[in-house]
Amino acid sequence: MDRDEIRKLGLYLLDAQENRREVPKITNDYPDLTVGDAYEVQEQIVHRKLEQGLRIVGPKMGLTSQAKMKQMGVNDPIYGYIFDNMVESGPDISLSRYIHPKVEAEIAFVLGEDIQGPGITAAQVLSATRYVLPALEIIDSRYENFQFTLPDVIADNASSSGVVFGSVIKRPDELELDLLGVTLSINGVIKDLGAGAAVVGHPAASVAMLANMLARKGLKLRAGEVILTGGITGALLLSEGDVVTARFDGLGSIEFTVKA
Ligand code: OOG
Ligand code: MG
Repeated sequence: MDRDEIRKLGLYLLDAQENRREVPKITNDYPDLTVGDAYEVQEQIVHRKLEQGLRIVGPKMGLTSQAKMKQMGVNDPIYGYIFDNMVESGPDISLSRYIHPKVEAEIAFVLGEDIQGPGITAAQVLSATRYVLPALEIIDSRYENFQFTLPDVIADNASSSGVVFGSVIKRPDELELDLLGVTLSINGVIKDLGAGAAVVGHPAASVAMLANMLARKGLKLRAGEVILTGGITGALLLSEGDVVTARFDGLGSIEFTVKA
């Protein structure tokens, strides 16, 4: 696919995001779009946002749990980027910032040293990790009905849109991250639950996978970035008035209210 088409698709998705408007998925018109092309469209979007003065908080993994893969009908992990203007500080979030947002519970990592793939293991990630913290990611596909194929969602920066971080941080050796239980509730009713192991066996394995995927592009994970490892639970659609609460064993809880 040529540069002009890549640029055009990047602008199409950026425009959808900026105008909070759902749009037909790009594989309708480009059925042969490859995963490689899709990451190039994503790079266009990232590049534009950096040009606009936004800063990268960190990369994220997506579609790393069976719950998420089944829900979205896409079976391969992907990555995207979270920007500083996506960080919600609570206690409310406003639907006006989104198209059709969903929430999912995740474990986030902050590294104390850079990690450069290939060949990175979960054990190497754990020894390079400064701390972990809980997060609620707010995903908001730019595509109609939140439906897409693998290349579509990659091009769309993995539906990245918002995130609420918890305030408890722990060193990874203070927790058993694979056994760490999480419940996700709306208005006091548990809607989904899971454990860290839902994420490719161990959340640190997701970070290792990310390091190895980035290495194909000559990129590395950097100390200080906040890295999302992917939804443990399925994602829940948000409606006005919802009080969303996630409880993480050993990592406290995160709560926000959905306003118009
Ligand atoms: C794609 C983003 C997936 C996760 O944690 O699995 C993701 C989507 O489901 O829209 O962020
Ligand atoms: Mg996510």
